[in-house]
Amino acid sequence: HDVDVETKKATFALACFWEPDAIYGAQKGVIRTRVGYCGGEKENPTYKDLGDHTETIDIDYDPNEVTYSELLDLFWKSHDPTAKTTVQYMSIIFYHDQEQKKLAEEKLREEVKKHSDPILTKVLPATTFYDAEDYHQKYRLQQHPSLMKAVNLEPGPKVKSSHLAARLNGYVVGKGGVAQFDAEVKKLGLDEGTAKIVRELLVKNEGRQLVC
Ligand code: MHO
Repeated sequence: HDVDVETKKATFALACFWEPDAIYGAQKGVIRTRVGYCGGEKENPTYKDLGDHTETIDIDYDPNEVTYSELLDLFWKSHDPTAKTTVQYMSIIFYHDQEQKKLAEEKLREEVKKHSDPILTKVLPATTFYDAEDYHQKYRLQQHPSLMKAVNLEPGPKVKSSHLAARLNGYVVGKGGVAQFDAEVKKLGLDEGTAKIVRELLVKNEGRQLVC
């Protein structure tokens, strides 16, 4: 289930992390996703006690398949950066190097021009990322235990490093599109029956935005 290509990291906070986990999981070029807590000082935060941290998604992507700039575009179009919220659900771009910082700040300036309300998004250096509890990882996929079983994915820590889990977590809630799904069914190693189940969920849920 894991894919061995050289990846780069992108780390974003955009409200409840379940939805971005699905959105980025189905993005072309995304290899792995994990959700967790970032940006605060508290050590070893948990969902029940996350202190000053924010729900965050950490992405491993193949820079030959998708650019950081495209991942940023997806960030901006996937949430409302003007929404007043608590620290848990803040809008943050955590950059990993100066190039990411520069691109993030450029896009931020463009967004400011597009909105009449103030943009509350912060651009911050990536700090320690604490993985969220296993039940939060690929949350949408984990609502389909029989599908997990069909592809030999057991609930547990391995769900975080599985490329297949990242992709399916997006497809089951209608992300990524049928064309992309059909084009990679073989590569993902899905048998026909499983592919059919996933494709039906994808079609049924396309365009739907789930609330947390
Ligand atoms: N209302 C949701 C929020 C989930 S979230 C990952 C819950 O706690 O069940 O913030």
